Amino acid sequence: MVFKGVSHTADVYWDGCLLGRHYNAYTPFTFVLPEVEAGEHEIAVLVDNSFHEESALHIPNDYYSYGGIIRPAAVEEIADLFIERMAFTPLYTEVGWSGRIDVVLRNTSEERRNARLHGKLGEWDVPFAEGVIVPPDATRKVSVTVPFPQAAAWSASEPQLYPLEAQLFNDDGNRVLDDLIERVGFRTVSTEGGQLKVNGEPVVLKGFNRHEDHPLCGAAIPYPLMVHDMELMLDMGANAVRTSHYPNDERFLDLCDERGIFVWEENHARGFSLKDMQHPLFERQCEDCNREMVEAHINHPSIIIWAILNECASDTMEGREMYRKQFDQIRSMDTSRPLSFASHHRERELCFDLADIVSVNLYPLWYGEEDPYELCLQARKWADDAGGKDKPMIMSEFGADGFYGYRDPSRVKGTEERQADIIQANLEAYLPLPFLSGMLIWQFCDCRVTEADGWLLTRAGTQNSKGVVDRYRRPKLAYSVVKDYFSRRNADS
Ligand code: ADA
Repeated sequence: MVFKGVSHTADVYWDGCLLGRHYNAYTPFTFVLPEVEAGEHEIAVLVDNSFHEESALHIPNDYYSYGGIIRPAAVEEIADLFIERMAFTPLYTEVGWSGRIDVVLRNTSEERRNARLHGKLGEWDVPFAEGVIVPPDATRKVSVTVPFPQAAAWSASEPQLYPLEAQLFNDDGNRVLDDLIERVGFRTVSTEGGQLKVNGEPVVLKGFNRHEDHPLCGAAIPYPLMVHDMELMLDMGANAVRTSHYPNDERFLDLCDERGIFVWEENHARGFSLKDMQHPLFERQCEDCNREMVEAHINHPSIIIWAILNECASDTMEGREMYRKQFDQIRSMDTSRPLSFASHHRERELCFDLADIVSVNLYPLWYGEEDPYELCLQARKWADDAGGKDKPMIMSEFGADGFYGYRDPSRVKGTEERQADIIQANLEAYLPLPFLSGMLIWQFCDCRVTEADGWLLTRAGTQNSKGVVDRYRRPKLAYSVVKDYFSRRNADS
C-alpha cells in the first residue's frame, strides 16, 4: 500500500486494525501487508492537519497545511521477495557515460531467499551479479556500475530520458517475482570555479519559488493544473523551479524531467527559530523527511540541488550543528548533487561553509529600501567572509506583494504596478552579475497562509500575495516583465 502524500499526519487502518502512522504531508510512505486474503477489505485513513504537539515541521506558517490525502495512493500485489527501490547515479569520465545502479531487495518471509536480477536501461543490458541471496526478514542492496557509451545526455534543451527496468526472478530464472521501472537521465552537476555546472557547462537558474496551492484543490494539485503551471513558467522563459518549502509531487518532477526544467528540491522546513528546532521531534522528523525525499526522488535528472531548512537558525551554533548533521545525512545518500540552503541572516550567517552553493533570501525594495545591485554585491561579500568564497551564489528569494486586480497609478506598495517595478529592478540588477548562478522569484503563484495572529496578520486576505500569477493563475502585471527579462536573457546566452 503506497501513499504519495497525506497532509499531514496519517493513521492507516486495515480492516479496523492500525497498520501504522506517518507524519509529514510531503513525502511518500508504504506499508507491506503480509498474506492478505482475496476478497473485500477496508482501508481507512484518519488524517489530522492540526498543529498538534508531536508536529515539529507543520506549524502555523506562511503557507497552508491542508488536511487530506493530497497525492495519489495505490495498492499493488507483490511477492514476499520484491524490489523495494532502485537508484541510478550517472557518471561521466573521459571514456564517456556510465551509471551506478543500486537495487534494494526486500525479503518479508522467514526464510533465506535466492533470486536473480536482470536489468535493462533503454535497449542496453544491465549485468547484475548472477545469484542474489536475501536473508530472512531483511533487505539486501545489489549494486553495479555499467558503461553506457552510447547514452545521450539529459540537458535543458534536450531532456533525453531512458527507462531503467529491473526484473527479479526466482532461483531457476523461470518465474518473474517482481519488476520495477524507473525513468532516468545522464547528466552531471558540479560547482567549480564559483559556477554551477550541468554537464560541465555553466548554468544560470532563472525561475520561481512555487507552492503547491490552488483555491479549488488546496495542495492536491491535479495533473492538468501542474501542466498549466509548467506552461506558464515556460512561457515566461523560466528554466528553473524551487520546490519551496517541501518535496514536491513526483508527477510535477516528472514534468520537469520531460521539459528540461532545473529543480532545487528542499526538505520541509520554513522559518524555524532555534526554539522551534529544539522541539524534541524536530531532528527525527527532518531526518525522516530527508531520507524519504532523497530515496523517492533520486532518479529525477531535473533535480540538480538538494536543499534543507529554509531560513532557520543557521545563525546559531546549535542550529549550525543541525545543518551539519542534515547535510551529512544527505551526502551519505547522494554525492552527485550540490547542497544548499536559503539564508536570510546576512552577515550573521554561520553555515555558508557547510553548503556547496550559497543562497540568500533578500527582499530589496520590499522589506527595505536597499538597492538590489548594491545589496547583492554586499551579500557576495558576506558569503565570502563567512566561508562561502569561490562557491556559486543564488538569489533564492526576492519579490513583492501585488494584490491581483489592485491597479493604481499611485504605484503604492500592494499595487500590481509596484510589484512589477520591484521585480523588474531586481532582475535588472541580477541578470548581468557574473557571480550569480541563479535567481528565483518569490513566488510563482499566490498562496493561502495559516490564519493566525502575530506577524501572519500582515498577510492581507490570509494570502501571501507575492505571486506573479494569483491563486487561480491569472497573470498580474509582473508576468510580462518577467517574461521580457527571462526571455531576453535566453536570447543573449
Ligand atoms: C521568506 C520565506 C518565504 C516567504 C517570504 C515572504 O523569505 O522563505 O516562505 O515567507 O519570506 O513572503 O516574506
